[in-house]
Amino acid sequence: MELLSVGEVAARLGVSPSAVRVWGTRYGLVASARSEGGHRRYTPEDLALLQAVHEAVLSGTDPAAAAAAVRGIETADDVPALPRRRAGAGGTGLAVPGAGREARGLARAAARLDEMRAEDAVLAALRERGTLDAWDDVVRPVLIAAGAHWAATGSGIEIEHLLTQAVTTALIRHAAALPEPPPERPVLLAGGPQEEHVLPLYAARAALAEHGVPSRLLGPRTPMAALATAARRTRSAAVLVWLSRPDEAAADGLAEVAAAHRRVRVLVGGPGWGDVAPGPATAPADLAEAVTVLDRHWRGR
Ligand code: B12
Repeated sequence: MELLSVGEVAARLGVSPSAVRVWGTRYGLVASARSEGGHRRYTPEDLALLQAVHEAVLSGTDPAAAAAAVRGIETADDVPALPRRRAGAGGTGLAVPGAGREARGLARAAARLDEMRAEDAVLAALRERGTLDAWDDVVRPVLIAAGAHWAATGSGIEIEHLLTQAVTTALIRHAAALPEPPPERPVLLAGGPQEEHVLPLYAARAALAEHGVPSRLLGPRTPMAALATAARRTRSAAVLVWLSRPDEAAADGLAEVAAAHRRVRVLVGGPGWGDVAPGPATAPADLAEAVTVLDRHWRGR
């Protein structure tokens, strides 16, 4: 087993040796082995814990909370330990500090690239809690952790892809098992013209189905003219356009969508729209608000 000195751990993490020592004394993440000469040495497990805390800190989490969460994950009786990360091998762990048992289970399955287990974890959360809670408390923390992991390390894109697949399929299965809402004036859900991110729209569709509100998902990269045509053809009560990143073509096309027919309402969602909703649109802050507003528009209130 490779045993590392504090300097070697610091070099692998890209932090100073004093940071490693401080994490040790302050948060109990100490070296658990000794060299023959009696000096403290870090085992691969110690390094994996420190790495998880370091990533959590990079993604903006308080170090004390991150350390507690990581140590909790490792020691909880009811959950198997996090997959061990190999130092220098582009670690595959996905720390979700502060998250509950279900989110940690989902993160663990995704990090192991266990698609079926990840899908089952999402589906179970959807059935037990309903879409709004499952999205906010289970799915979203893991998506955010996956994005933060990629932004901090440049690795783990395969985890993001597998997670996307598992979440999408679970949301489809959940929505398909619900009673089919009436077909009239469906809400349209579309990603902007350049947009690949559409998971929040799958979540919206499942949550609307729970409310008995019909919707149609037009998916990623929807041209705004096509969205306007769909709104006119279906006499849609409302449309929701998702943007993760700013896109002028989407903003420019909103007026055409709003003019599709007399009663259509336009909503925008996602960080790409900035702080102010453009032109004719309104911007719900989260999934729950979006579903409330869309439900109201569909019922003509
Ligand atoms: C899954 C994912 C992907 C998947 C998308 C698959 C799919 N079918 O959707 C794939 C792998 C394809 C992908 C691709 C890319 N991605 Co990506 N991706 C993500 C990830 C991990 C989750 C996206 C998501 O669903 N977010 C939804 C929730 C989780 O976001 P949220 O911030 O909590 O949401 C807030 C609000 O939007 C709102 N909200 C939440 N849910 C809902 C629902 C509704 C209806 C409403 C109204 C509001 C609402 O509440 C929250 C806070 O108030 C994010 C990480 C992240 N933090 O979002 C990166 C992220 C969005 N991706 C990013 C990037 C850079 C890319 C790529 C450009 C990478 C590349 N170089 O190719 C490409 C984009 C290509 C393109 N043309 O669009 C960046 C965007 C940074 C930026 N702003 O520019 C992020 C933030 C990762 C990061 N940390 O840097 N990605």
